Amino acid sequence: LSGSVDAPLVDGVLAGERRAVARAISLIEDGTVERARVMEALFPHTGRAYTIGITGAPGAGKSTLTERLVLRIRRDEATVGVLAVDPSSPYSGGALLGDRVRMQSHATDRGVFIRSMATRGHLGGIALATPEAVRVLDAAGKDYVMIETVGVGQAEVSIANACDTTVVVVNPGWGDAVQAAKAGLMEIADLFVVNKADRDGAREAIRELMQMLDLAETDFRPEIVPTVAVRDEGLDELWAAIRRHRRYQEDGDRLPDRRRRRIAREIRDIAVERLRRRLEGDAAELLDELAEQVRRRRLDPYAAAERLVLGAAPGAERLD
Ligand SMILES: Nc1nc2c(ncn2[C@@H]2O[C@H](COP(=O)(O)OP(=O)(O)OP(=O)(O)O)[C@@H](O)[C@H]2O)c(=O)[nH]1
Ligand SMILES: [Mg+2]
Repeated sequence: LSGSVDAPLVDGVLAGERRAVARAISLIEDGTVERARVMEALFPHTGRAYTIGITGAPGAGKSTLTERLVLRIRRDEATVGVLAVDPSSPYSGGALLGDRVRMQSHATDRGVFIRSMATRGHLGGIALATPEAVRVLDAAGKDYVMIETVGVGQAEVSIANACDTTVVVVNPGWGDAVQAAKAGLMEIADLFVVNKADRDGAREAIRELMQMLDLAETDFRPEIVPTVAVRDEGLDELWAAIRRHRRYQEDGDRLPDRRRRRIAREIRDIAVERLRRRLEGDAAELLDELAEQVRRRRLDPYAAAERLVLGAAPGAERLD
């Protein structure tokens, strides 16, 4: 298998070459067979990057914050990769285009790689494609990888949760924190940003969040950082809070535990996807047979399902 891997592509990614990184991520989006080989070759070179998820309602200021945070991180001489994940508008939505244009202030900085991503052919969908793209940036030597995703919908929320520090962005305005809670963002937040703090209601939004956090029983209390991303205000504080959360996790076994849980979720998702494909493919015949047996009352549906899983699993295909 490794004999047929695209060696120049793998070497290019490992050398941090922009074009190679971009191509590798395109392979992931397209879900080609080549992708699996490239990822296999890159895997031993991953596991170093610290990942930061930025999520929140549409228009909350995630991209503006991300761009400013990239500048702040660069001042510390660290390198950054950014993935703007957009499952809902896979092609050229206005928001995506806007991101690209704005993010161009980093276009000439070799320490930064920014990319919007959507899945086109990856069978596991965006939830399985994103960790792979993160690993490409990790293998390319980026110290930090930021993942921007809109905090609406289960897939998006789980992507935002699949990182080392999850930042949830809310805006001033009555009930924004409540909306975030409804979207399941309260549980995944390691840190809250009240962006657009130049608008009325920032204090109320902070108070609202604090009240909700009072009710939560967790050992870590997320910090709340007000920012005005468009004026570059609060970015030092945000960066400091992210680093505090990182240190908190690095103290003891929290970070390895968190990463192991995340990897377990990924393995499970891959396994489920493989099984699903198998059930829809080669195992379809077995399913038919079992259905007939259930119809004749020789088996009940649960026993049949068990046989189906056992029958389907041994030959389950590769997920490529
Ligand atoms: N007043 C004010 N406007 C802001 C602030 N931050 C961002 N904006 C504006 O809010 C709008 C949305 O900002 P984006 O950064 O694109 O928000 P986003 O969350 O990435 O949006 P989507 O990716 O489309 O969900 C833009 O017009 C920004 O200029 C802020 O701190 N104050
Ligand atoms: Mg955006």
